[in-house]
Amino acid sequence: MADYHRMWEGLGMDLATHDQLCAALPPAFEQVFLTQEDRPQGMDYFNMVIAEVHGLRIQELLDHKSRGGKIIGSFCIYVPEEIVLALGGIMVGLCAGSEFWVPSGEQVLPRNLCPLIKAGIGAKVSRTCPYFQSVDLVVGENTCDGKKKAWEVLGDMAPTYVMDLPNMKSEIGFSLFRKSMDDLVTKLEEVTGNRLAFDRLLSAIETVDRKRAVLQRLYETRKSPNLPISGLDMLLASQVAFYDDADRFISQATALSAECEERVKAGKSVFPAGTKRLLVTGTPIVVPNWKVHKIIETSGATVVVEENCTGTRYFESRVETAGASTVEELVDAIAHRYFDRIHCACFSPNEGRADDVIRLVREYGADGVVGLNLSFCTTYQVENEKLRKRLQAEGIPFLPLETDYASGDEGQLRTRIEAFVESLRP
Ligand code: BJ8
Repeated sequence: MADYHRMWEGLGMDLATHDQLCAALPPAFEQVFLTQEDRPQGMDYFNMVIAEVHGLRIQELLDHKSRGGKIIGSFCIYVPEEIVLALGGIMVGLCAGSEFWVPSGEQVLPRNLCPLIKAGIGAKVSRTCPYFQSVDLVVGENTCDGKKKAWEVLGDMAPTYVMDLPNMKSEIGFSLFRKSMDDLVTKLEEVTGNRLAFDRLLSAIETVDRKRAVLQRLYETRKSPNLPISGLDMLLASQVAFYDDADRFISQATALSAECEERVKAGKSVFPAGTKRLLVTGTPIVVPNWKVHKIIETSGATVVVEENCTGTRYFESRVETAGASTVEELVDAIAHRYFDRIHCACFSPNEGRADDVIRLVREYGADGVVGLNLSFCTTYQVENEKLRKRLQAEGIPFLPLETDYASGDEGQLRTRIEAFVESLRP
């Protein structure tokens, strides 16, 4: 990475602490990713994005701001990126997956809270995340208790807006969600200084749909008995989708898909025949949290699909724009896509998620399911019991795991995962 210290200084960052973070990431990345064999060549691009994650991409965001564009940060896939894009903004995911930021988060939040929230807020407290330092607005949402209260704390440090989301997938729930979309549009119009226009919104919907479609295309290759790409590499590509320029991501992921399809045709696999295939479901897995995928893929198994918000929940469904002729109708279509098709445990009941997990097990030929939840995420942990019963009724083996970003439990996790893999039928 080139020297970006002047840029970071201009963002008001704590340079000394940020240097420590920059020093820790490359060896961690190398140990997790570059030790894998026979990776697709198309992964070179994604390696580069991670190497430049606090450099080149930030420079691009600042260039966008210098042209009058705005940067909007988000922590949840219920925040509609199509609308941000249509208003001339760029949306970036601010969810943080590093233990590095947790102690700073604990300065202002309780320790017994989900690490994703502590790390996200800690990134701001410590002034060591250039994305957080660049955003013009953070759009939070009242999904789980931890997040909805954390926005009150964050509001004293950064411009923050909270989307009011319902708890139930009912008619009333949809009305509230739809109204929240309108309120968000008003807020984003105020921040960007632009009005939502039909053509721009339609074009933004098409761009984001193309991004989702290419992720779907990549995932399709993992349905093959011979796996062209590891779960770790696919996880990395999905994580990059939340930061990267949309058009460039689409082009690079398209090239990677074509390469993976060729590998499928040629019968090439990055894992030996007979490797156990696992579906991972649960809370989001955000950069640079690669811990459990790494353990699984060095324990005689591989991850073939992720049913979570950095996996299928993010890309599986499209916005249905057919017949829409007004901005209102396009916003309706967006609202339906998000409300009807994303099954988050913050909703009750949430049977759609178990339906998806069972369907995906069949589609991807998974031998078992790992329920991977972050510590103190109450909604997903409680939902595990319903999920366990549904999977048991289908004869699908299930391993619930709870962990955080620290490395202290890696040995214990490996023991449990190895025992689970061993127990799966040949
Ligand atoms: S749509 S999963 S991205 S809320 S922060 S709920 S892990 S305790 S992130 Fe999420 Fe939107 Fe739902 Fe997806 Fe649990 Fe932690 Fe809360 Fe979390």
